[in-house]
Amino acid sequence: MDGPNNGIVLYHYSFSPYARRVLWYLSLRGIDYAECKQAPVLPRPDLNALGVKYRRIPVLAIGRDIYCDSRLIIRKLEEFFPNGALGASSGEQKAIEKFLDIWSTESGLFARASQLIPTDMPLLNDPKFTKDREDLTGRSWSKEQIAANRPEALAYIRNAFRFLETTLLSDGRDWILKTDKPTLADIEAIWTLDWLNGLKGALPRELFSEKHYPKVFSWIARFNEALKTAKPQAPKPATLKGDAASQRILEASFAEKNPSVDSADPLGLQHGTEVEVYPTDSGVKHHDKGRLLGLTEDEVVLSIQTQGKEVRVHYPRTGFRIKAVNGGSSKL
Ligand SMILES: N[C@@H](CCC(=O)N[C@@H](CS)C(=O)NCC(=O)O)C(=O)O
Repeated sequence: MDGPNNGIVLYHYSFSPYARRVLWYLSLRGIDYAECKQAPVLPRPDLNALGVKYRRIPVLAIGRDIYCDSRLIIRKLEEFFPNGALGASSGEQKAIEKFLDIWSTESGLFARASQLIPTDMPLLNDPKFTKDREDLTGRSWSKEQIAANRPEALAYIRNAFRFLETTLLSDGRDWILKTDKPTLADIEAIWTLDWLNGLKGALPRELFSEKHYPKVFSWIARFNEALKTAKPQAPKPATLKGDAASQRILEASFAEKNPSVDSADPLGLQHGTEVEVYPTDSGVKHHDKGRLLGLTEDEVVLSIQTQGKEVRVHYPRTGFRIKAVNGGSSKL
């Protein structure tokens, strides 16, 4: 992609474990990019300036195409930068990678992990943050509720450590797919566990240590070493303020050529129909509206007008709902 920093702008905040998936990916690949740092709570005027109502982090722009959701972001980076891609190549390994992605995101590992944020953390004592997370998740973030959830969440996470210890890592391999470097499968498997391990007070050490899960802990240490080596070798990301970021994006050309709508899609939506798109797992109240430009098995693309310009906003299908607005008039 043309333009400075490969035309990439990443909207994130560093505490975000989902954003780390993308940050690690970019570091391990040595891909040059720009970043626009966000607050950990709403409002996010920098994203509103792009016409995006989706409230979650990370969001990544390539040129004037904007990608929501870390799963889609990583998929697109693999496609845009195929040389040295981190994804598996055989069908079987691709399946492992995909199942680890589902395991750590959709199947609830992260939801359980987020119940282990220690209640004495400053963020959890900030009513702005807890109210914001209630809007995001639709559940209570009171300390009492968090304390009540903790035992079951710990049991769930213990089972996750055990799973990796006794299956993929059990033969003493360095990396999940027996490669000589970390791959995407490692990122998919590690991000939640590493986040918890680094979050002081999240994991009680009498249950989680090198003693209990030696293979998992040495893999986590190895992964962090690999990141430490990769980071100084990768280009240092350019930091953009919101205005500069949106200006850069709105002036860029589209990174992708004309998406198309699959006429066999079960939703039966036509190209150009006005639709809304929103996640069904969290952040469900924040709906983007636009004209349907693209629809495939696992991607939907909207054309959204903002500041007199068109942006194209992409979402994965999994975990998202697409609905026609006002009977779905087609005006493109
Ligand atoms: N499926 C999404 C989930 C993203 C997500 O839940 N991100 C969290 C941060 S780790 C978030 O946005 N929290 C609320 C917020 O920051 O507004 C993805 O893969 O990107």
